[in-house]
Amino acid sequence: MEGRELVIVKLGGSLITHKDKPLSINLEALDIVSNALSKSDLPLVLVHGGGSFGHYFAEKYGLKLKPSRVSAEGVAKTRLAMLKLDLKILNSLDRHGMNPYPLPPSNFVGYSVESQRRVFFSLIDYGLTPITYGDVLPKRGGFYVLSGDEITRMLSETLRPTRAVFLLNVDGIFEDLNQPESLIEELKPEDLTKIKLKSTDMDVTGGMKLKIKEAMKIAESGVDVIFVSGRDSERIVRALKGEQTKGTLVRGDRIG
Ligand code: IP8
Repeated sequence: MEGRELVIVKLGGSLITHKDKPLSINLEALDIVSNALSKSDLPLVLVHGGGSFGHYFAEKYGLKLKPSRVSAEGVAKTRLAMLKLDLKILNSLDRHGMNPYPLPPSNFVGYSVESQRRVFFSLIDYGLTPITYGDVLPKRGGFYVLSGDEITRMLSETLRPTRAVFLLNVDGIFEDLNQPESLIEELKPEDLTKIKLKSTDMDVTGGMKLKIKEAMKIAESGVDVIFVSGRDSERIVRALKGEQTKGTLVRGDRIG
């Protein structure tokens, strides 16, 4: 399948919100991200996580990655929180001239590869920046949380981007987050067992664990993945271009 010159960027929920304070946006971080993204030479497809918006309600009402019969109130409140967060991000991207176009996952998840490519590429060709997000979706048996990390993997498989970039609130993937010198510059499958994850890295969708799992799958499909701090404008810009910078690279063709 033909690839296109484009970068898929996942904006981590822990980066753009204050994760320990419900419904609290990190405007400073968001501004750095929007400004850096607006400098990209390549078209972007953006995906954002839930942070203290989606995860707060998903946890409160017991929503899971697997479909379950959660309350209608829980579904509605979680979804509304994601839309509120999305609107704040849209405003920031708009202020930086990015012409964002919000696409809820229900507009493309479950569609054929061809339809998904048509939806995203027609927006990009029009000069818009498609942006989607982790969400709550119906499935036989109830509702489930679809993580932005899974969406990033799905879109990497269908759109075949030049690279996928995960913006984090830390410098990359560490063997041990408490040891700053243990940053992994290039992550290979054999390194996975070395990574110590803290339980505080977890959220409804699995936090860092799911992120790494999906990144390995993206790399297996042949696309380079870069984990980089979303707090540093220069690193974001370099990662978007595929230039070497502080962070963690998972090489797209090494695996499989
Ligand atoms: O933060 C979760 O997306 P993630 C979205 O990318 C909800 O895992 C609804 C909590």
